[in-house]
Amino acid sequence: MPSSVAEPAHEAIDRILSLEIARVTERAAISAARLRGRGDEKAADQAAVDAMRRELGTLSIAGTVVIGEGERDEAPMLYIGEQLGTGGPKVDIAVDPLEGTTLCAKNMPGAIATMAMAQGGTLLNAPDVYMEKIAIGPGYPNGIVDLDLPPGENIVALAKAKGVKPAEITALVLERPRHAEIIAAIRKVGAAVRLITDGDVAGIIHTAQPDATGIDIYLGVGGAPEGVLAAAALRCIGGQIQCRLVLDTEEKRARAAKMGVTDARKKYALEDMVRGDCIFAATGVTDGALLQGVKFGRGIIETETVVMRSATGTVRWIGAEHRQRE
Ligand code: VTB
Repeated sequence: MPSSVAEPAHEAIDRILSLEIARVTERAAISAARLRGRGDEKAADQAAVDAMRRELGTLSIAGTVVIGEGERDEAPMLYIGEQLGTGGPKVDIAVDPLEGTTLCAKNMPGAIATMAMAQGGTLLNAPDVYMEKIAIGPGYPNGIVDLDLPPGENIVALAKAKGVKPAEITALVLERPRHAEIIAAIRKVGAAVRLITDGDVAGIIHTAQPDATGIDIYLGVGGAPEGVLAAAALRCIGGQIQCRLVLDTEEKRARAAKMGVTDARKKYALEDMVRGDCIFAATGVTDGALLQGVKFGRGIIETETVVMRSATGTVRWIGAEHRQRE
């Protein structure tokens, strides 16, 4: 290809990385899956973290963890700010090595290993605090729902835009006491609530395919790291998300300020959380609606991974057989 029409370097890089990223989440998922159903959330999470960090260390990138296992003083590995890779293009890395540690420990559906990568300086650096979130799939006018409107109004607006009655809308919500009011408000306008015990990254991704998943909207308060990862996925497959960090103490505001958050009440749109192209990957740990879990066979381990790339909107479902040679 003559150099005048060569694709820009960052595009070539993310094309190549979109296979590498699958290897990273596959490894994390396999390691966590060995500890499925053992009732030990910490051990399963640690196994996923170790594997993910090891694999990330082999990539030809100059990576910085911007969404990780915690801040430097509390997380020895994959802490926010940790540099990873053997050198190369500057990339931001967002990881949740085991999203749904409880699901994995209890061997319940929906645990995944997930991460996203983007050009350096383009992902929101967020502390591990709560985040208010609202998300819908693609195909709606921008701003049709809004984090600052009451849940009932959002449901009615969404139903109108979809051309259905509110009764035909289903909202996904994490089952938590803090969501009692949101749940009541959704039901009050006649819509259905689907409750999940954990796993709002997959939950938000489900809003992008309402016909297949039956989920039209995600509402509620979950983890900030999961919010940024979900935003990366929606950047690839379309949809809208708005979030706000819950910085309800001086200590949390100080932690966020250290990461560059100057406005503690800022409402983040998708483009504020993921400010350029990104790639996103997730591998199933336990079977779930999004992905099959890891299967351990005789000498072969099977994984299912989804890789998304925002530059093209391509979504790849990668079924892999890992042969055990040792
Ligand atoms: C969510 C969900 C995660 O934590 O972010 C949630 O996506 C945060 O809320 O899977 P809680 O502190 O109430 O659990 C998880 O459930 C677990 O990391």
